[in-house]
Amino acid sequence: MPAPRTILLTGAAGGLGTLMRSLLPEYGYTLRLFDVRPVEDAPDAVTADLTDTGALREAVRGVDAVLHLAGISLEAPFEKILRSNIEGTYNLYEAARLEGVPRVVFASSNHAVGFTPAPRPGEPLIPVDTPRRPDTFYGLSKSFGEDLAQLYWDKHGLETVSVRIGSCFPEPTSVRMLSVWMSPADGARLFHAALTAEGVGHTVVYGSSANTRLWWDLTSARELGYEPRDDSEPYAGKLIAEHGEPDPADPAHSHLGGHFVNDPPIWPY
Ligand code: NAI
Ligand code: 15L
Repeated sequence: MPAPRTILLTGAAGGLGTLMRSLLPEYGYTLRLFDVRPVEDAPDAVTADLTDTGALREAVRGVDAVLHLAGISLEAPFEKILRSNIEGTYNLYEAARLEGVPRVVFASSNHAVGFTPAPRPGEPLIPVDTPRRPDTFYGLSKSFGEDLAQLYWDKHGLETVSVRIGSCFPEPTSVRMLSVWMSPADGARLFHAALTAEGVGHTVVYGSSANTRLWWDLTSARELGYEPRDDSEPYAGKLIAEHGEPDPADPAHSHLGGHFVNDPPIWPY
């Protein structure tokens, strides 16, 4: 596909949205912004909910692709997840289909497969086609989003790269994140690859840096042209000194989803 130039960035006021607002323009993108919260220093951003189908339709009109980050990003009661993440993602895809937008990059999550046991050192990495095992209603909504993306490809020819993001924050802050961290710069590299690779149909990839302690297989991400440059390992000494060696019996280390399997962080709004 020709390199997309104008991107609708949903979730632009959030943590990852804010990082991508500063990093993606370096790749030549013009960003149109969308969030239910106002986006700082962006008077042209669309402030609307994903349930507002009219606003969504207008927001996607004429863009080359959508980077869909908006939604509840932690665990929440099912009714809230249903509205923002399940119906909201459906509304986004319908708007994209009706306006002829050819590609979506969907922020899926490791929590779509969070109940998968984490590999011990020396065991094979978790492949992208491992059965989905959501660890929360949140993870279930990401699993739904991946299936929705497959349906819109099979039925309507709308392409998606579903990126099962690990933890994308400026630095890893826990021992688990040594395995699942994606540096913001690698995040921008991966989203750029997902926005521009040819013939992706619906492709699922894991989103992380080339971590020494990586838990999952980055082959499908590399096949898009993604070349991660970062590794969490330089942070290992400090994090292990602070928090101790990973205990394989601790849910934080025994399952891909970490504490989401037993004590998930709750969406505060
Ligand atoms: P965040 O919570 O900081 O940002 C999410 C944004 O979506 C917020 O600005 C919020 O206002 C907006 N939003 C929520 N519900 C909405 C609705 N109904 N209508 C319009 N906007 C709505 O989350 P973060 O960390 O920036 O994550 C972005 C996306 O990436 C989320 O979909 C999250 O599930 C996914 N993700 C993020 C990871 C990370 O490490 N940051 C890891 C895995 C997935
Ligand atoms: C996610 O899906 C969350 O949105 C993010 O806030 C982190 O908790 C991340 O997963 C993680 O697994 O660390």
